[in-house]
Amino acid sequence: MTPDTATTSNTPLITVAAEPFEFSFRLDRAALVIIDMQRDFIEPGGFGETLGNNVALLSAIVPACQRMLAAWRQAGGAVVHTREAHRADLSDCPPAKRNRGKPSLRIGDVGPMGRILVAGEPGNQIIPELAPLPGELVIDKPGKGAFYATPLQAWLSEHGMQHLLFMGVTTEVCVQTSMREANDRGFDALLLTDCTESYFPEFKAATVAMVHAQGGIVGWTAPSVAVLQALRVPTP
Ligand code: TIU
Repeated sequence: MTPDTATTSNTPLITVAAEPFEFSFRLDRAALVIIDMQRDFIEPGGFGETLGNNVALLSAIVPACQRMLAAWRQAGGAVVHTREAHRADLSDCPPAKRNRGKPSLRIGDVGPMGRILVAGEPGNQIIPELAPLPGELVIDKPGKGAFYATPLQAWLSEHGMQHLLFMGVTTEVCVQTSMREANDRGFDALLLTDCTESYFPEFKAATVAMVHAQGGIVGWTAPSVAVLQALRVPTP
């Protein structure tokens, strides 16, 4: 079970204008979760491109992510970074994942940025613009969801976290899966719409709509400027 924030925190309630209605959180009970902003998805030569995608679409969100991350750090909020990363022996990459689709290079094969989607390889690193700081949690995840086979849930519970603000890539794959996992585990999740992107713009639009549809069936959505305003950070 996740804690009841109303009784365990004395910090002020911060309220964000969001869909389908306001998203309220307390800073000491909230984490910014940055999904898979790795070279493997954002730069040419990585996993994203081997799947046949135009990776240039994704780099457009980097400035908005940087602004949000800087403001969140300044406010003193917790930050969690994830990387989609497999062990070098691929023992955590089942055939059902490795053999899907028709990539030009499969997970574990050697590409221009090292072995595709393997921990420790150059392509598997988080892009320098969003590099983790010492003390920030970095989760290596073998699946699409950030909770599957990782210590994330235990860490969030241990630190009394209730509210998760999501950004990263790709919207309908690892971000949405992680938000659904979060929702099932009792966390309140907000998707920052200008800080996430897909190789398929129509999939991003559909995901944003389906997250907040049906009264917020998965969670909330808002542009990052709404969070910056709620944090009283000067906005562009
Ligand atoms: N292919 C695709 O859109 N995404 C992934 O494979 N992983 C993540 O979303 N991180």
